[in-house]
Amino acid sequence: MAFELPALPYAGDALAGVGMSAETLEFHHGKHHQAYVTALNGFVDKNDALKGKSLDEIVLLSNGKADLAPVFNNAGQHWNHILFWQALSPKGGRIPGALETKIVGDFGSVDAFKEAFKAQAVGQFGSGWAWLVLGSDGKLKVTKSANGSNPLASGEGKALLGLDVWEHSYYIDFRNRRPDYVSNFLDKLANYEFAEAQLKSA
Ligand code: MN3
Repeated sequence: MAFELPALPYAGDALAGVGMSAETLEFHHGKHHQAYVTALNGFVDKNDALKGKSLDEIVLLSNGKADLAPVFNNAGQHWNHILFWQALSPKGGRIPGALETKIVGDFGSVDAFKEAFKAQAVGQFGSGWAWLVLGSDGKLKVTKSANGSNPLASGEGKALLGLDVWEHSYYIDFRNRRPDYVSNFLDKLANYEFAEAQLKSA
């Protein structure tokens, strides 16, 4: 069973009013994410060790193996973007009560969480991701990863939110202003309802 590009959980122009244009989604979902899926399926076709494995299994078995680096990069990016589309919402930015209580308990305040997340997202040199993660100690933390890696591969915990900071994710709408893209995500675009659902299912 080949991996497939998931449909967006909203219309292609649904995020235009909150900082992500239809053009960005058309390229990012329709071209970039599709390319990762196509490449991953090509690798699976040629490698019996990958056939029949779930996406999580392929991420974990290719992690850290030099000869499987192209597999890891594309599987990781497929995993990351599946989460990313769900982490965005046309009605984003509003933090529901249970998650807010948890954020205040673990970071001190919502503002402190946003500052910490922004520091990770802006501080990731080059391409990568910033994450809100539930660690194995039961506490929320913010992390970053390079290129296609993620909290599944690093073992840092369960991802509640992920923000793509590859230039293809913000260059059409924010040009080189990554800090503005990150602030817009935290204040207007982030689907904290999804993050809270991830927290409750952990
Ligand atoms: Mn991307």
